[in-house]
Amino acid sequence: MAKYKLLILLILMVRSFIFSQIYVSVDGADTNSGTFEFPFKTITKAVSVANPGDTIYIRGGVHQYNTTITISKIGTSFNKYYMFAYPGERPIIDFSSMVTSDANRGISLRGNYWHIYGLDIKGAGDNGMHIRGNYNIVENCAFYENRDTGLQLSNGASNNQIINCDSYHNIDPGEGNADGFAPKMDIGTGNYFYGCRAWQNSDDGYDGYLRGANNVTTTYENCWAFKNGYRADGSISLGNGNGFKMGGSDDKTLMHNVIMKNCLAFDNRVKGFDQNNNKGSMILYNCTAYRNGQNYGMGGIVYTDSGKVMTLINCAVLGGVGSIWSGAIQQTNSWMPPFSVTSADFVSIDTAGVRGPRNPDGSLPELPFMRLAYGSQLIDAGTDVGLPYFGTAPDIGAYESNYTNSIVNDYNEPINFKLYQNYPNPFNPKTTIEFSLPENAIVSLSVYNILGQEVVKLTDRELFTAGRNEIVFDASNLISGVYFYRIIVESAEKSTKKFEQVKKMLLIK
Ligand SMILES: [Ca+2]
Ligand SMILES: [Ca+2]
Ligand SMILES: [Ca+2]
Repeated sequence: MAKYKLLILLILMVRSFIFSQIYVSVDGADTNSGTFEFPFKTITKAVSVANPGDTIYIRGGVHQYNTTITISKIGTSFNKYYMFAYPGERPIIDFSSMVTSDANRGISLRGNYWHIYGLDIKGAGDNGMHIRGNYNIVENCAFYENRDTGLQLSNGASNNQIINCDSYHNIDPGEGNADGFAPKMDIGTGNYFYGCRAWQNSDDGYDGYLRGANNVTTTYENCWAFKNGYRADGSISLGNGNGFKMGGSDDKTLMHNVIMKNCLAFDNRVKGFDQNNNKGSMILYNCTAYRNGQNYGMGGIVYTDSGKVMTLINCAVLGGVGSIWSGAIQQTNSWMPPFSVTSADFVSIDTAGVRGPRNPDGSLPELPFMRLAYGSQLIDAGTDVGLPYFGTAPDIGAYESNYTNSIVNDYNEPINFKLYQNYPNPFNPKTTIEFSLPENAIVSLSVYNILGQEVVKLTDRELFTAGRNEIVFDASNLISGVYFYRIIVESAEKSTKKFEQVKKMLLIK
C-alpha cells in the first residue's frame, strides 16, 4: 500500500515537471510565452501549443471572439487535455459580435479527451458549443444567448459527459431550433448528462431528435428542464417548448434509447417529458413533472422493434399525468393507485431559486421545491430500481427524503428500543430528547432541517447504557422551523444496526 502511494506521488511530481500550465488572459498577447506572468491573448493560440496532459488556464473577464474556436487535438484517457477557468475566476467567452449563421458556432470541440471546466459561453451565431469528439467532459459551464442550441452534440459525438452545466436564453431567428442541450441528429452513443439545467430556450430544454443515427443511448441524471418555449423576457416563443424531448425522427422510425433518473420537468410550455415518436427504449426512474402544458407526453407510441421498452417507475406528478403508452411498464408511479397526490405531499411548490447560483462545487442549488413533505404518502412507497435510498424503500419522485414513514424500524428486537417525543415541543431554544435501550448500545442522534440536511450531531456513535437516557438539545443557533431528529442504535459488540427512528419537532423563536 505504501509503495503504491509512493508511486502515485512520484507520478504526480513527474507530471508537474513534464506537463505545462498555459495561461490565457484578456490583456495577454499571442506573442507572449503563455506563462502566468506573460499569458496568451487567445484560446486558439493556447490550444495550438498544448500537448496531452497540459492544462490551459483561462483567466476571468470577458474574452471576445468573432470567429469559431476550433479544438481538434486528441488526448488519451491517461493524458487528457484540460481547459479550466483559473481557480476563483469566471471567464466569459463572448461571441456576440459574430454574424448569425449556421457556420458560426462558438467553440467547436472536435477532439477527444478534453476536460473543459468553468466557462461561460454566450452569444454565438449558432451553437454556443458543438461537440463532435468523444470522451470529453464539459463541466460547470454555462451556455446562454446563443443563436441556436446552447450545447449541441452530433456528428458521431460519443461517450461525452456533460456535468453541472446550465443552458438558457438560447434563441435562433426562427425560434424553432435553439434547445438548451441537444444530443441530436447524427449523435453517437454513450453520452451522459448530470446535474444540468435548461430553461427558457426558444425550442426545447433537451432534444434527442435523430437524423442519420439510430439505436444510440443517452443518459440524463439529476437534470432539470423548465420554462422552455418561453423567451428570456417571459413571452411565448415560436418553438416547440418541451422539457425533455427524448427522440423522434423524420420518418418516425429511429431509436434513441433514453435513461432518465431523478430528472425534474416543470413549467415547460408544452410537454415535460416528451417521447415524440421515438422508437428507442425509454426508461424513467424517479422523475417528477409539474405544471407543464402536458406533464408526461409519452402516449400514442407503437414500437417497431419488439426489443424496446417504455418503463416508468417511481415517477411523480403534481397535476394531470398527461398521456402514457398503454404498453408501458409502470410501477409505483404517483398517478397510480393507491396514491392521490396534492401539493401537501411536497415541502414547497414554489420555484423561487431554481435559476439561482450553484453550490461552490458546481452542484445544483438545494431548494425545498418538489421535495417530499414529512409524512407524504410517497415516502418509502417506491420500488427498488438500484438507486440509493433511505428508510425501508425508495421514495417516489426526483428527491429521496432523509426521513421515513416506517415510524419504527425495529430490526427484530423487543419493542423497548424507543425514541420519545421531545419535550417541550414546540420549544425555544432548548428541548429534551429521551430514548430507551434494552441493552448497552452505540447511539447516534442527529437533527435535520426540512431539506434533510444534518444540522447538529447530538451524539455520534457513543456508548449508552441500558435504560432510559436523555439528551438536551439547544437550538440557539438555528432558525425557527420544522426539524427532525433521528436515532440510530447499533449493538455494542458487533456494530450492527438494531434500531432506527425519526421524529419531528418544531422550533418557534
Ligand atoms: Ca443554426
Ligand atoms: Ca428542438
Ligand atoms: Ca425512502
